Amino acid sequence: MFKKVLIANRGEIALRVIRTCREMGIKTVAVYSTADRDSLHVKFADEAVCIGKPQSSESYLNIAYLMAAAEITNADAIHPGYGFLAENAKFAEICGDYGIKFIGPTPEMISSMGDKISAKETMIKAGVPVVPGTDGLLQSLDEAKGIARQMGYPVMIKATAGGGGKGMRIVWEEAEMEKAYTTAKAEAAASFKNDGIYMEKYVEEPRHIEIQIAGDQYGNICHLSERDCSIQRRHQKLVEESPSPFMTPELRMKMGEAAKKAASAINYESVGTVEFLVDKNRNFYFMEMNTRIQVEHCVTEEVINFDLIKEQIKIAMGERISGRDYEPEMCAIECRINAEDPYNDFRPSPGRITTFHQPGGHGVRVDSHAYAGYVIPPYYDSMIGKLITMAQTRQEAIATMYRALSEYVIEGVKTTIPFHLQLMQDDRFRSGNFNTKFLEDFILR
Ligand code: MV4
Repeated sequence: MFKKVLIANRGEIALRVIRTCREMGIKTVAVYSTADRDSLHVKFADEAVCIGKPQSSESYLNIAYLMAAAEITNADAIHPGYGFLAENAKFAEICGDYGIKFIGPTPEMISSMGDKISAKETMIKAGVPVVPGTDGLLQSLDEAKGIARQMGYPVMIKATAGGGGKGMRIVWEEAEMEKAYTTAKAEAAASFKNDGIYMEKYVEEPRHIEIQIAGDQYGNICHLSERDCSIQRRHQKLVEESPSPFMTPELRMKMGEAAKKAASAINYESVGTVEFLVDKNRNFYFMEMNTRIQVEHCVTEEVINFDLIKEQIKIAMGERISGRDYEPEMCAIECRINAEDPYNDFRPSPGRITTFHQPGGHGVRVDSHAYAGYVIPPYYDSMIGKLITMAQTRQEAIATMYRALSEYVIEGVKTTIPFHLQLMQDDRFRSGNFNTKFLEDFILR
């Protein structure tokens, strides 16, 4: 039904979407900033439109420029990718106003998950477990102290407009409350222009496990199993895998059902992810819902042998989903290869890639927009690509990952490859016994 899709993004995800469109016989329009003239997504699309200057606000985040590009190329749909405008309800609404299908959920669905307190209220009504905490916004410091005393310390203060860790404070005892309350509120106001904060019981040493879901325009919802994203550093994921080494068939069923309830509660359409915190006793709590395709979607694609971008486009065209749930049939791991110096606090390392050789062979998938001679611009995130390996067992997927990482040759910029090589040899990582705190005391040698 779509003849032409404009991809409002750059880098590997733009290329990822172009690849699936080509397989589906859909024409593609790439957009690019002047810093991305030589990017592969520009070369591989059927058409390409320069939309402005390097700064995101002057290109990939500029709705007027994107709509102009869609108009002049006669695109009938826009794929937002991840990041940039992917979870911008206003952008989804404007696409609708222009008669261009936004390949994703409706503006209302995006908004309902963007505000964390109202998302939590929706989940409580739907019967999805949430972390115990305040009913709504905190009204005063005294209220915060009273509720914390009742619940017991430690507690966590979060911004209702937050997500991804901004405006969050752990409070271990009452003496710390005043400072935490004040600074969290100020940070929320500065970061989100919304100073609403709320409080929850602090879940100690949790795992981050998320459930991939898909819903069509007719109310059918299915889950596509989990990804374990506990290997993070300052809220940046570095490694994701499926199945989670912590998962049991019973927990998968329970979390899968909870994720479907969460999606059904807002009549969710498109692919999306429900994030949970999971404690050491396998209690799980709704954290957030991501109303977009994610970086780590490839892990799920490999374990269930399924093209999630194709599914997302088909849903946007009004097709029905099968409605059945999916269990992992393989083990897959993804390492994010970033142009960052892991020996120097993961400092970004943009610049020209002088030598570039990627791994291959059995059980290896590489998603990347880079090539020898490509210049990584300093304006955007530093991901060079994603290395995904898959095998029958986790142990074999790790062995393949180590082998594949060893085959990489990237010169000209620093990369996270040395970090991943050490992680794949780490006993605790290999045992599967880790949580979101794991990288706090991981030392690169
Ligand atoms: C929490 C938590 C512990 N208890 N909430 C981090 C990002 C934001 N989406 C929510 N986050 C957390 N919320 C309660 N009640 C711990 C985190 C958290 C975290 C969660 C997932 C992955 C990595 C993390 C790193 C630090 C803190």
